[in-house]
Amino acid sequence: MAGEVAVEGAAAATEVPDSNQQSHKLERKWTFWFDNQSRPKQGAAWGSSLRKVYTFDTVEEFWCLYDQIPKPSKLPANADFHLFKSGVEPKWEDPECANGGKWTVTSSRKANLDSMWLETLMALIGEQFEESDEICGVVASVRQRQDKLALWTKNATNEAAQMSLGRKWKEIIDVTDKISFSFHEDLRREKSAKSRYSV
Ligand code: MGP
Repeated sequence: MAGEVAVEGAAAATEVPDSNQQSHKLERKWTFWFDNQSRPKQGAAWGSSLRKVYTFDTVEEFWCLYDQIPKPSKLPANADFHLFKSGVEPKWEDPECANGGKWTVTSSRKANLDSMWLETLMALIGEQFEESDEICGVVASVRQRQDKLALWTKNATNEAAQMSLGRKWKEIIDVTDKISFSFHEDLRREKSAKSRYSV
């Protein structure tokens, strides 16, 4: 699939700097993931096209990857691009995500999607969120209806932590409209489940 080849090829071709030579170490390791659902195989289970792209833990590796990997605006419809903490899979089924949820922000302009994506990536790897332990990662979803970003968090029932994360994220991506938080557990039961919090 074109998008998948582009993303995986870019990462494979990337000459990522040796992390020992230029050691601006990040607080933790992060992994880019990609899911190209633009041409789903009939009967394929959700997640069967989800792929790990690259794991990194230095500032230099991040910029190198960021430059090589397509921006969300260049991805085909129905693709998802993720940056998650290393060891956490971007799935409801992952133990770190299972009791979590997500703040979602929609974007009607591609340029806006790209800039919010970059601001969020930098905030995550730069540990700008006070409740950084509460975070699983971020997903950019390209959709026919409306593109969106979702910040996945761990303990959906911890309302105070979610509200604080939601407020901080809006500041980071410079959004003033209301954003909503949904529990994965609700979405698992019903695709159009009501959101639980908004900020
Ligand atoms: P989505 O892509 O997160 O929502 O989930 P969106 O973008 O509103 O919907 P879309 O139809 O426009 O893509 C869409 C569907 O994918 C869900 O209703 C689930 O059936 C499935 N799905 C999504 N996620 C994130 C998961 C997951 O983590 N695990 C499983 N098993 N299914 C998932």
